[in-house]
Amino acid sequence: MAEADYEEIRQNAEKSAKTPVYIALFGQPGAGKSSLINAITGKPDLVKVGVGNDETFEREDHEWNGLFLSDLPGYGTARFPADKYREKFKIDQFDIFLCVTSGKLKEDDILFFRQLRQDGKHCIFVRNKIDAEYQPGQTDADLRARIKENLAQQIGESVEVVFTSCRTGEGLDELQNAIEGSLVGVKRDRFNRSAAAYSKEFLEKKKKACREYALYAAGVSAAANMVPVPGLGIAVDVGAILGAMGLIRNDFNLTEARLDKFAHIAPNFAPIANQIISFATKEGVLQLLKRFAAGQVVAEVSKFFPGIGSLVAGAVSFGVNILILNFYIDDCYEIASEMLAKHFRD
Ligand SMILES: Nc1nc2c(ncn2[C@@H]2O[C@H](COP(=O)(O)OP(=O)(O)O)[C@@H](O)[C@H]2O)c(=O)[nH]1
Ligand SMILES: [Mg+2]
Repeated sequence: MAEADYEEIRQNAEKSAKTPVYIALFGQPGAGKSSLINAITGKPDLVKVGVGNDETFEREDHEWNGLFLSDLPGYGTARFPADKYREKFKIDQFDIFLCVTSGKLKEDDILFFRQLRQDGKHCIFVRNKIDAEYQPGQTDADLRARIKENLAQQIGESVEVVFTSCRTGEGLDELQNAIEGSLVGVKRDRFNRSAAAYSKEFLEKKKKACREYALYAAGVSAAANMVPVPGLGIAVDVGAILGAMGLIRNDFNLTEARLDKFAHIAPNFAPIANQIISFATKEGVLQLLKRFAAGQVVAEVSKFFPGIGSLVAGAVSFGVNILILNFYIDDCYEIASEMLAKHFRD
């Protein structure tokens, strides 16, 4: 990779670190908007489920790791004229809209969808509670085709529909991919880092986005907590490394509580769970540093800057940081994969 490429990644990573993603959910009370917000973020307690907020006229915002998910109050020309609604609830701010339904659509939802279409906004229909649908003698495919046709009939055109169940987890991966597919650039990176992974493929995307972030983080030094590295003749900024490790752990949703719980279920993974916790301390970073030999650092740096002749101190510390962060990402990825394989849920 040439230096110019690195510069591009650095700029993107910096932007994505600061660029939130705004997702709006609308639909009838009880359709499962709150449950879907928890599912998308992978935070089961982020929003209280089963509490109707149809009486409120406020937009309800929930944030997790740079993802803003908002539950919009019912659209109704009786309550707000279209322009007022758009202005009051800052409709222009959203990157994507999810129209959540668990049965028949209401006229208000259709009107709002048409409005969004007119404004050039992307909206995905989420047909939730698919687990509760059952028709004797009908296959899943038939059932879905029929629901899709019904929706198209009500709306007056064929629309993008994702079928989900917050209860069984069915369709959640498809939903994440549909959202991801409608985002571009730094918004997409942000989403991939923050959204819960329901498949190995999505986890792979998360790892990739984290690696790009690490490339950026490795180049940042706040010179807050410089610690000399024996044998390499440089000092690394332990404070900056710890900060990046914390964000990476967030991206994989590896809180101490989850790691502890999983270590009990899967004792084979207890050492790696402990490692993820203990490396994210000053002592842990120092211990990690001792593992990396000078030659390894040089090889790593040359991978990113092939043209580099003699290794300046800055490049060496960049190389050390990359080694540490990638090592950390690999640990996080490994345990997250196993959590996924074992259908681990908090
Ligand atoms: N069977 C089933 N129940 C669900 C599903 N999603 C949500 N629910 C339940 O439906 C109720 C309403 O969900 P909630 O997320 O609060 O809906 P909201 O009013 O649109 O925010 C709660 O009791 C949820 O547990 C689902 O996919 N399947
Ligand atoms: Mg709700």
